[in-house]
Amino acid sequence: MTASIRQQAARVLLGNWTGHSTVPSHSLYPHQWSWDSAFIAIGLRHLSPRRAQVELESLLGSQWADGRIPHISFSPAVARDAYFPGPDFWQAVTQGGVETSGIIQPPVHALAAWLTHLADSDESVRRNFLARVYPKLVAWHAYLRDRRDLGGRGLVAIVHPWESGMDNSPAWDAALARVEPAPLESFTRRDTDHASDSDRPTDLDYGRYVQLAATYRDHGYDDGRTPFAFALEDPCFNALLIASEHALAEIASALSLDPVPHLKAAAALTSSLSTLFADGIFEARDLESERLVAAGTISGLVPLIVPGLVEAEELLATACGPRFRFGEVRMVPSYDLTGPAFEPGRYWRGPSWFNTAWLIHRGLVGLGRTDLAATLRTDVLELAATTGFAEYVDPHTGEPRGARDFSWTAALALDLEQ
Ligand code: 2M8
Repeated sequence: MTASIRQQAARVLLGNWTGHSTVPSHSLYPHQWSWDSAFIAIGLRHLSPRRAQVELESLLGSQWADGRIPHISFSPAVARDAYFPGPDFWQAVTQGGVETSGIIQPPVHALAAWLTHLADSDESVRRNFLARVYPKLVAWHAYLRDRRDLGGRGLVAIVHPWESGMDNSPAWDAALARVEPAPLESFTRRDTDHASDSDRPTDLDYGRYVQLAATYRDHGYDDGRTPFAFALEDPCFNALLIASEHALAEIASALSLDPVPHLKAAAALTSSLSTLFADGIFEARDLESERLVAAGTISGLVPLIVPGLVEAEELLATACGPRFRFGEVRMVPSYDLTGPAFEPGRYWRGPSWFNTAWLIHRGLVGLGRTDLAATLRTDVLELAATTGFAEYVDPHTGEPRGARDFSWTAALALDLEQ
């Protein structure tokens, strides 16, 4: 059983490898995605630590001069209209000539870099891996802290739902409702060619996503100049930045550099994150109203990964209570099971995802809750194998949804199987 999960996951990852990076899915997502690559590297390190490092370094090859890591690095080998919005929509080319999107995704990269280093530290040192990626990761975090603290509270703001990685989360509904959607006839979706309409965001969502991205693009992706209609402080995004600052501290120490600035940054972010805690969970803050959005989503549980989190016990009680029913439903649902917007099959509005399960598993291990961690691990491994490495699953039935042979599902199952 165990050997077979490893073999099947390896088959998926080898099949999705393009020579220097891994596509999330050949059909739905045929390019390189930012946080996918970080999760993929975390699994790939068990097959080939070198390949895992190449994955991350190839992503860092698309980093912008201002430090941002774009959420998509487009492959010139793929048809320009295979994915929407593609390179012709974003119109962004790095100094090195890589076509990219202009928005970002959650910063899991430093954590992934540290974990891939640990997989074979001798080989990693021989490759000078940490020394090469460290300045790039520092620049990435500096971009986030300096350019994206739009609320002035020491928290990073996202300016597009795609930046959260949880595109159609109910937490974005009220803010998105303020956005005039781009007309439907002005663009052609490609996602619904490959996945069922009922598993994906609606056309209205897409019209708004397109409008927000076009406004950012038309202002040169300039964070100081763009009139952002959508700007929120997302708990998951900020929690991952904290985890990655801790990883940067480890990397700095390994390079005989000073880890203290990273530890200080992590401590300051952790204290700011507390301002998002309400009703037993972390909630996003909408910078238009300056209010927390009263929607319980998986993003609000991801801070379990933050070392020394003072709210950890309350958060665990929420995870195990009626809103997320930890241990009773499959993995951890992406949205409050009792919430008014809950839909068991629609993307980030209810289904359970493997990357968030992995993050919560890591948090539980860090908290010493090995009992809960073991339950989650068993569920992840079983679902990964029985769903053909689905993108996400119905939390009540475990039925697969979205893409199959999905890379981060295979990678993270491989990691937990070790
Ligand atoms: C999904 O997002 C993309 C846009 O970035 C899409 O729907 O086309 C999300 O699940 C996101 O978290 C993920 O990184 C991406 C690729 O797997 O797909």
